[in-house]
Amino acid sequence: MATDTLSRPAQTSDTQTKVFKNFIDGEWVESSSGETFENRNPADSRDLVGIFQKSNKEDVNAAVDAAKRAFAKWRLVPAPRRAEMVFRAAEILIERKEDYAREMTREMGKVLAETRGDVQEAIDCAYYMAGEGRRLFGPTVPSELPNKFAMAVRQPVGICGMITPWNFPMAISSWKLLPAVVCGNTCVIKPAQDTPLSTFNLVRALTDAGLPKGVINVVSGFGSSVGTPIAEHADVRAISLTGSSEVGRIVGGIAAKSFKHCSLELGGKNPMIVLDDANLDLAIEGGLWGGFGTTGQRCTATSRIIVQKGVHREFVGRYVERAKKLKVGNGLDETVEMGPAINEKQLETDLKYVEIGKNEGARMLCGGDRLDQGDYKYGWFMQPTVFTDVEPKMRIAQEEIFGPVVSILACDDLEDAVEIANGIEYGLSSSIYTKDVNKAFAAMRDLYAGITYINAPTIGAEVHLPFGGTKATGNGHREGGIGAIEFYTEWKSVYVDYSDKLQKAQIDRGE
Ligand code: UN1
Repeated sequence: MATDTLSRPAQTSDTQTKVFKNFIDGEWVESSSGETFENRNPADSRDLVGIFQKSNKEDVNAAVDAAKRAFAKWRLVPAPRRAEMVFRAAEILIERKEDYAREMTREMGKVLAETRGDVQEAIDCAYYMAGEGRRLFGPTVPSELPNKFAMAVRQPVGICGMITPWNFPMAISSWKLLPAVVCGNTCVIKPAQDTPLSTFNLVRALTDAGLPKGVINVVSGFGSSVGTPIAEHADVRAISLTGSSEVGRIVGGIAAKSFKHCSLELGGKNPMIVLDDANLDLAIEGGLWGGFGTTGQRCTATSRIIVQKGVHREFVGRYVERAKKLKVGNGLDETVEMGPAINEKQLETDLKYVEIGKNEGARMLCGGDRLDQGDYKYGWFMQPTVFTDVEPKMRIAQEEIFGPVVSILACDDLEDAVEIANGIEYGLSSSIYTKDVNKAFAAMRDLYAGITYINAPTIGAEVHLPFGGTKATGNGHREGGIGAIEFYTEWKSVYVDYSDKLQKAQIDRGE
């Protein structure tokens, strides 16, 4: 079934529609369902990016079987050798960065500068994880007993299932796949149905870098018919999901029943605090980037700005003026600053929250409308939207929208700001703008979130530090850096007794 020519990534200049197959056991195979789905450009529905397999449980089973066979050998490949393949993949991604970024803009909609950043994040992750292949540290400790050696080694978990989101289609796939394979696991991944191509591109780079067949298997399709069977499969030992808290609750429940390791990275309603002493120019630019970058579709997006009363009026006025001028359009145009919503359903959600905000008494200072004139009519565009007079308990200040809708709230002082910031069900990212080092450190201590930025918006995490959050944002795991290594390995404590006699721990005291 290997029909590689059919499954090569589409070139942007090609007019012919590409059919992408599942990647199982190193072969490109059709789904046993015989069904497919279309991947269209959210900025221009006339642009068909590709046709993908609408897979089912049978395909998942085949992928897990392949991963199981591959695991028997892969776990025995020395970690530095495994890591070298990931290093080579980074070099391949550098060569293909521009092509992959363009394809990502076509399938996801975010602007080219950002899709280049998304590919770059996969490259950064690959370099970091390649280095981990020579570490994977564990403790060696003195034993309580004489002539006895004690240490803990990391072992791979086994077959890992991954369910990835559409907003960072290559970066977040890399956060999961790269540490997993360096640690000696094998994988079955379901890319988001809106953006499967970028995951295929990442896996293609890894395959071209020499990753053996079956180590990574890609099954495209929808949550219920692919994601659920992956999470339920008895041979899958770990499951990693980035998605909504709603889906996280389902996947977490399934994983708990069979005691799978489970890493959930879910929603956010990320606050940016602006104190009276802040550099306002910086805070305004930061708030625009954090709020409207990626069309507000980052888990870490700056969706709430909490401004101290002394600068509130000036901040709001200048912020809104800038928001009104943001250029919205097709992300392939280098002058565009904000792309479309990912799909019709997301756009409907964004517009629904505009109505909710108006109805609960917030004041909309700009935006609020769908853009559907001229070329806009082919995409899922809306205006950057800003609400002020937002009260902390309003739904637009509490619920994740995942669109270009920013709520501005007022606060009296740092204490009040922190209370508002923490008064939500999520705890992913947070930020504060101030020149006062004492206030900055107090905020670093008191903001109850997985990430805090000082004098930067709530977005911009780097791959070598832990990524994730508190409360409904997840279940305590972290991606990125050492957090990922923790998730994709299990500890094995090893005791070597070379005394040649029975030594009873806690009873013989080596006296
Ligand atoms: C996300 O928020 O959905 O921290 C991922 C950032 C990016 C990753 C964001 N490096 O902004």
